[in-house]
Amino acid sequence: MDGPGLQADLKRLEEEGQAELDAAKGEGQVQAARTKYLGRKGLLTQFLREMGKVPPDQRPAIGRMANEIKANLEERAEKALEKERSRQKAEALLKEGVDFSLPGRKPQRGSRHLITQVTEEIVTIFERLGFEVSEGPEVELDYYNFEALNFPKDHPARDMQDTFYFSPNMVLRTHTSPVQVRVMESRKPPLRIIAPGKVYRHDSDPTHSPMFHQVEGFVVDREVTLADLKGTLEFFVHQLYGPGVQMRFRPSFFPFTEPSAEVDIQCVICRGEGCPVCKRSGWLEILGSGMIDPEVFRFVGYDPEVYSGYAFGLGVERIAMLRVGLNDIRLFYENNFQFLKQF
Ligand code: 2U9
Repeated sequence: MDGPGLQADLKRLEEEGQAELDAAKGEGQVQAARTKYLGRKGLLTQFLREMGKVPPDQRPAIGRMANEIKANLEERAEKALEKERSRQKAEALLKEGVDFSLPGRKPQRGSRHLITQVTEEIVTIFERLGFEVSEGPEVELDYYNFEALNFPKDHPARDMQDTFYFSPNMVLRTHTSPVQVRVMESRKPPLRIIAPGKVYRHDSDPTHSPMFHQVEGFVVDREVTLADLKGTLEFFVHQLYGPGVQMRFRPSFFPFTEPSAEVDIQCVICRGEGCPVCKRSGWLEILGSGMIDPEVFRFVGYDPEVYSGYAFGLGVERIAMLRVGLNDIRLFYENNFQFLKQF
């Protein structure tokens, strides 16, 4: 037989095979059609077996075509079987009472907690200034939480009414400053550290929670000045609230910094006009800061004649509450999905 005739035969075989596989109903019919064309005595198998009778010059082209058709039919048979199996499965599930016409259940999409979002935003600003993140234990020795930070023995913060004690020398940390003390103990300056984390104080009202989050930072090097502190915090405030927002330093006192200053920004609600949120002052307190007290350096074995440094701290909940206009801190911890999903 000649080439064009053989090709026409093959094409017909393919078309008939495809049509039969497409029309086959049930696994039995699909298998039967498969065997008819691809089985040991199948039509295509026989054709391939008789390739010897094809004139040698046409053998490669015809052989290639026959093999392609074989692969096509095999793929079609496999698909038909797969379709049949999933139909059987669906039929079985339907018998069990599974209703495929019901709309699917959309998984609820989660998001990071507002406190996490604000913490990350603050940390990122300082990371861009070259600060590195450090973390430490929440159950802390009195030594790291108070002693090395120059708290006198009779300081009110040490009172059992204000601090959660495990034992006389073990507390739930009341700030993240012990993280920085631990870093200073184990490393030498220059240091630029940011310490985010949970802290605990015996306090509970609409704006205070027994557990809350702080971000503290500090820098120790030779010749660090109050100007460095002010410039850094100004950069931070402008990153967080926009370049137009004014800020001011107000003298304050902390046992671990000298001098100390609290940082106010123009009220973000009334832009400084005076409103109930800023108690008509036009200013909001958002940070505490100061130059690290030489006494703290002595505790960790740094020479205060050689090194100086600044430190600052803020409460994340306060920043987040001002941002979204919230007056009750407890909403952050109630796991009320309606509240949380707004952010
Ligand atoms: C070392 C030395 C000094 C961290 C600082 C503050 C000022 C501060 C408060 C803000 C609101 C705590 O959450 S809050 O109540 N923090 O005012 N924190 S300076 O000073 C340090 C830290 C570590 C070794």
